[in-house]
Amino acid sequence: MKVRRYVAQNMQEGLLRVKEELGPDAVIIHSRKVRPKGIRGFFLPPRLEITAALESYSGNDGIMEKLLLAEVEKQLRDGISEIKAHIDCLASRGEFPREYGEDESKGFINWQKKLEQQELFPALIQDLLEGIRSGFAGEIQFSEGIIGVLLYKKIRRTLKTAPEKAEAVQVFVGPTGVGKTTTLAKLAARYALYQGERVGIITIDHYRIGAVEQLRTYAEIAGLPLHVVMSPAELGTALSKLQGCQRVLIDTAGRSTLNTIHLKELVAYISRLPAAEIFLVISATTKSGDLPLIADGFKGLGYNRLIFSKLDETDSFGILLNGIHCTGLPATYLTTGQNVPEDICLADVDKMCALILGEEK
Ligand SMILES: Nc1nc2c(ncn2[C@@H]2O[C@H](COP(=O)(O)OP(=O)(O)OP(=O)(O)O)[C@@H](O)[C@H]2O)c(=O)[nH]1
Ligand SMILES: [Mg+2]
Repeated sequence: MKVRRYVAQNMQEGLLRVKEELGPDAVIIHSRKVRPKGIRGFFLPPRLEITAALESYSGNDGIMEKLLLAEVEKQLRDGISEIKAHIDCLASRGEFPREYGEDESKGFINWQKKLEQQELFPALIQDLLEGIRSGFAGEIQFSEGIIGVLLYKKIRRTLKTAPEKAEAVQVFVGPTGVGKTTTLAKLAARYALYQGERVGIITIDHYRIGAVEQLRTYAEIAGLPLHVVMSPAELGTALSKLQGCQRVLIDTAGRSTLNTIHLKELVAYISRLPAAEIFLVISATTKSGDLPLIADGFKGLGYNRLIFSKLDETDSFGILLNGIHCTGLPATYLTTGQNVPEDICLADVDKMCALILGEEK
């Protein structure tokens, strides 16, 4: 029996060569996709390896079996060393391409659509994809999977997170209804219950009906002192009453960025504070177009960290990158539901990246 191996672009070409060389009686005993050797091989479309056999005489079944077995063994060995080389190469590059051989422009168009669905700023999408295209032009063939890996690396570098500052005073500012009070309650409970800290709460939101009651309920459940402050001058008094606390959390009234009078009132309070960690709370459901308005509108309050809330209420997460890009500030927390204190976690770059790329829900 003659056994031959052929490497072809596709099955049609392979069959033609088998028939040409071994004749019409040849049979295909195995076929598999293989990649050209070397690093470039991982980025080129796979080729087809075909093993064909021609039974030229009615020989001994045992011999045929041995030949076939030897061939299969060889293929397995080749396959294993190829996979090993592949893994070594990917590990050394810190990457893992997921798919191969897709048309390049189709890959870029698909990613553009996916990032648009995530409501990433169009200029950011352009920057990311153009950066990838020009950064590796001519070096590799861009499959959708490869573009995904490169996007992951780029977005990961752009996203910024930072733990809490060491400041004892934390303030929560942002538009109406984004979850400032709920987030404050989650953190207050966690500091007190999980970290054993002495925590005090101040609210300067006496504008909205029910706002104080909402916070008082949380404070009472966690057994924490609450002070309601009616004017900037009273803020100092409240802070001195909470001097024994390791952390003081301050809730503010939700404000529209278009109402400059309301924003100035808030500045009057915040300018009275000692060094503080000021969180701008941004709901993940915010329209991308409104984000620059919010980032700009609250600038006067000197916010220095971001919290993205309500991640559970959307399936587009471009706002995470948009927000960090447009404020230049790191994210510290993500909130994911209404449960106090459970639905909050530290902002994590990998998780955020996976959300933006649609790999995690
Ligand atoms: N789904 C979801 N709902 C949330 C989250 N955080 C807060 N909420 C809900 O959003 C609503 C408004 O939350 P608040 O904490 O009162 O928001 P606020 O920013 O303090 O609102 P104002 O003080 O009126 O500006 C409440 O029903 C909360 O339970 C979250 O992460 N996910
Ligand atoms: Mg509130």
